[in-house]
Amino acid sequence: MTGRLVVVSNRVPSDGPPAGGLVVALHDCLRDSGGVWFGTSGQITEDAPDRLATVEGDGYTMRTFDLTPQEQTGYYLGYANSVLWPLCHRRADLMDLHAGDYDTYIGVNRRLAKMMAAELRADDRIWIHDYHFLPLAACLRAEGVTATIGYFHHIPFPSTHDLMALPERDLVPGWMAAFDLFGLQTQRDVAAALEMFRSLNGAEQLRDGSIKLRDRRFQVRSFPIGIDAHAFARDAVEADGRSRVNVSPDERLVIGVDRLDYSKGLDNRLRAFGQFLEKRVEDAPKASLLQIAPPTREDVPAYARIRDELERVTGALNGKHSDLDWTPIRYIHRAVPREVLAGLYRAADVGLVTPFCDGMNLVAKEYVAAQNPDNPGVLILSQFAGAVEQMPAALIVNPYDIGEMAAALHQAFAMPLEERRERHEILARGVFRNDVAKWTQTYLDAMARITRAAQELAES
Ligand code: GDG
Repeated sequence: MTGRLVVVSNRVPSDGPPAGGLVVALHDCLRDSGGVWFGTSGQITEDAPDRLATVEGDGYTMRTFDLTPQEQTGYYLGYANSVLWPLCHRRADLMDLHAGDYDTYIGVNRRLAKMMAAELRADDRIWIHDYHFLPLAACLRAEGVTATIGYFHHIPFPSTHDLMALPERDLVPGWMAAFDLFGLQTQRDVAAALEMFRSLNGAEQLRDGSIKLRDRRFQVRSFPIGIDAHAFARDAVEADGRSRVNVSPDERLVIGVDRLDYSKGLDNRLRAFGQFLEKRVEDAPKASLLQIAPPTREDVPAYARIRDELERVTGALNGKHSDLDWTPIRYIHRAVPREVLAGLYRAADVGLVTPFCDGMNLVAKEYVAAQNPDNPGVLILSQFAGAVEQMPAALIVNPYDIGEMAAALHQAFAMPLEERRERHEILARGVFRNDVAKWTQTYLDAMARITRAAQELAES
């Protein structure tokens, strides 16, 4: 295929080798195909220049820009993370609408579009990531860019009902239509997006499934993201997770790993673990919960509130249930290195993944990839994680039903080895087969087909 691959994401890995699934995947495909990666530098500068800086990557180039303090507040912390994030996670009640934040958000998108347009070529394949850049294709089109532009939405697509809470709701269809391919995580996200277009005057779904809106025709499709399962499994085997956590041989370990975000259902998870402890019969095995919850977006008030709440619940439960030689909940409010994490997943008898709302949830897939197939742990998974569409062999729970989650913990601990193996085999097959390399390839192939079809149409 011709043309450079051009990736846009909020942050680029300009500080050194990339860590974390998505960034590694994008890094790998840019390294293999060459190309350019645009994104913010991570620097906040009073007079952010209207030009891009160059950082050389491994086989590709990064083009970065600084944000001003006002852009950091209005675009990143404000409209992206205090409006679009809660809206897409069914928490319109947490939206923090501030006059001017939308103007700053669209301003950053326009500024980036202008800087990019000066460098783009007609045959570039542009792949934009996430809600920070929903209007970027529309801004690029306004700058005269005609190249194929794809987008991937890593978080859930809001229902038509929730979308009504967004003051700029009428602009969303036009932003989406400026892309050629609008990628979502799951079938249910696609259904939500199509529902929005169905109720929109002037939009039409064509026989081939694409959508027509005014002079634009584009596709909305699901591309469930995967992980680098082989690398994760390797790390998990090499790390000796059990020796790090100091649990006695007959004690069971439950693990939770989440950025500390209100969408992840951490409060109800802790309560469910508390109820499990309450109902534990005298001779049942002891179990402790290792919850790793690194801080994120701490300057957004809703995140400070959830942190306070978790600390309160953890303190109360530990006060009630701890013994002189045992603390049931270990709550770690900082990031642990990826290799350590892989070993901890493998050491845990249960992976507890209970978000209220999640685009995919990579932790569910990492937990499965890290298990010993001969003696695997049990994945307990929320019905509201996007991953549930691909992982029905997990124990599926409703994260609003604390009793059901507590019962699932009992069921997991009592599960016979044979059933654990059967469930794990099905889950692992999916996780290894549909890994992140396959995800990027499937997405880029779909973009290539769109480009070819457009070329054929132009030549006919
Ligand atoms: C968004 C969507 C979608 C977490 N703590 C540590 C650590 N992590 C890593 C995990 C995992 C990643 O962070 C979290 O990924 P998730 O998918 O669970 O969630 P989000 O961050 O909300 O990601 C989500 C994803 O985008 C991809 O499209 O699945 O739905 O919300 O990889 O392992 N990694 C290390 N230390 C930690 O303490 N090293």
